Amino acid sequence: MAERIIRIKNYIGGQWLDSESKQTFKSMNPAVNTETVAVAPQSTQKDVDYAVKTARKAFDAWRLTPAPKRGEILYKASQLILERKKQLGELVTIEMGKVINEGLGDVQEAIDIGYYFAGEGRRSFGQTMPCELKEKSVRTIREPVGVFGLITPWNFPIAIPAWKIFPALIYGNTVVFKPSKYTPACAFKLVECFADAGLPKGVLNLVNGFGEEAGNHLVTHDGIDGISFTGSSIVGKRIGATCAKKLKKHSLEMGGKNCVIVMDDAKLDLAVEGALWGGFGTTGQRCTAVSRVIVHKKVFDNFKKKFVAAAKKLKLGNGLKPTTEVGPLVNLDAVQKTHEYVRIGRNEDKAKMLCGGDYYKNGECKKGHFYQPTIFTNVKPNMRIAQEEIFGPVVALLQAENLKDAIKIANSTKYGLSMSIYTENVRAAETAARDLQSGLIYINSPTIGAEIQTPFGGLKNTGNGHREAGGIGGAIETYTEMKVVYNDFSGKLQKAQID
Ligand code: UN1
Repeated sequence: MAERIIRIKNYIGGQWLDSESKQTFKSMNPAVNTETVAVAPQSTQKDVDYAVKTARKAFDAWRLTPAPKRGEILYKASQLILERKKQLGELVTIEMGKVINEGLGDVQEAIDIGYYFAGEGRRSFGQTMPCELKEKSVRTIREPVGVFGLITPWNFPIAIPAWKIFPALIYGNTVVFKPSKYTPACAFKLVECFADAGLPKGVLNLVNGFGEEAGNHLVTHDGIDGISFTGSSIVGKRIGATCAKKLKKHSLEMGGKNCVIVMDDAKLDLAVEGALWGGFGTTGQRCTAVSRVIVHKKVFDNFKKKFVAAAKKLKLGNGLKPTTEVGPLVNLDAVQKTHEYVRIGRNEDKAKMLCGGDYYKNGECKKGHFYQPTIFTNVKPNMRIAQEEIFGPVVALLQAENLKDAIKIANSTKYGLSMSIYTENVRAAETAARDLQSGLIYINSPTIGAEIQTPFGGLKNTGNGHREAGGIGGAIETYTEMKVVYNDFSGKLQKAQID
């Protein structure tokens, strides 16, 4: 439990500041909703203006700092995150509810990304290619974009900011970071690690507040060259439209309606375990969470029985307790949204509910935002509970005739982030990998748990074509501009395509 309220400041130009308006807002513990975790500055447009100006001022010196040197500072920041892993992990649990092992995992993901991108300081490779003219060379180099606005969600309050901050900084951008209003303390403690690592003033600036005011101003600001956003599709589309009008680079990471396919030859207990972890881990609040399980008709009943029995056994409670398996949802809105989808599933879709379906108020849970793990069967692909992102502990079971049918059902939503197949048949696995319309494909494991050295992102309405994290085609594409440098050392005019 939080023993005292964390007093948060903005971080601008190396100084810890209140909002110029002096207004504040609170973050609350979702497991004990009477408990305030932190009080944070509610920033205004003026605060954002100041942060952007400061980041612009810091840009030239930072972009000209050798990348290996930038890497040393980011390596130090990663080490500090590692040293503080336990406190940070507990804070994740206290501020957004996920169970402590996952809170620690959230921090570990930030450490992984930190070390990976610190190493980019000595890579960030360009290419050399042959030149068609004699005594002339050509190569590509990576240059920073400029000042980046980073807007992040509450569900991975350490990892996702780290996914954006480390790559933005290593490639020489400066940053204005606007975290979710639900997890300001996590953002504050993360930024402290960068400040304590000796990051030059103004390179990373933290502005707390609300999307409507601070976030929106950041997106529309002419002093911002790029935006990276993770969050809902509704907000992401608006951000995309605004950025497109201003021809501002923007990376959008949004919703999912991820699925697990279970084939008739699958190891059924393994598939049950995977669907359980993917569906109810993080209380279903991952953009990669399993919300549909598409099961071959031959094993449907058997899978259903095992899956429901396992879901009923899950232990709900405060995530700080090591025995807890499912923590609370982030806030009352999330509980109400989940409950509304359960109503839609029962009354409008007319699916059959097999377990859960209500708030969970037993014992210590009565003060928190808990919801019972819920499973629907008789779900048809076009039902709303099979189409719309719920972001809560609700899983829909759908029946498939064969592999082709399963893939068709899997692809029948507007999203395409993460999909998985359980099968022992290598041909089925490869066919699924080829035909599933999804940025991430898992074979014999659930849809969650992407590793940071790989590009992360989705197809269709999940994103706008960008990828986060490492690997070819990952964050380097978002946070750099490509430059081609020709060098003619012949001493005479040579004409390409003519000489
Ligand atoms: C998210 O839910 O927004 O693959 C990110 C995963 C995690 C990241 C999830 N590594 O589930």
